[in-house]
Amino acid sequence: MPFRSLFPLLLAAGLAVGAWTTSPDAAPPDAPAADAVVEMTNTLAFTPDTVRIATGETVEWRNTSLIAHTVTADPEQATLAESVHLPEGAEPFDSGMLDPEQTFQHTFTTPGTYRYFCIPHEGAEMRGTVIVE
Ligand SMILES: [Cu+2]
Repeated sequence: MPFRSLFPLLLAAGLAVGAWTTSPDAAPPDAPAADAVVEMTNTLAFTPDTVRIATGETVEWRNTSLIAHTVTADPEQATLAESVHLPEGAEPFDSGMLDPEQTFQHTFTTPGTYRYFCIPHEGAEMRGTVIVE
């Protein structure tokens, strides 16, 4: 078979391998840089489970696992009272379902201690804390 007829095949194979090996950049290009990053893991944990930031700073959660998670600080969506704590005057927030490689950012404008959880893994105590100083 002459090389000329092989070339489109080789090109296609090269593109396929390129697409397969290039991992997508999880954060949208227009997302502001986060002040703290928390990973959501296959062991049903937020890592680190506690982050400290200053008022007005942003936390980014990255689902680095193979399963969907949420970042939920809304008492109305919790079954257990200990899953959520919001400082006085802070608005509840919820990421919705985050598939593998998806990210979520939240900017904290009210100081205090926030406890949040993951809706599908509330029973496994998948919880985290953000301390806004
Ligand atoms: Cu989870």
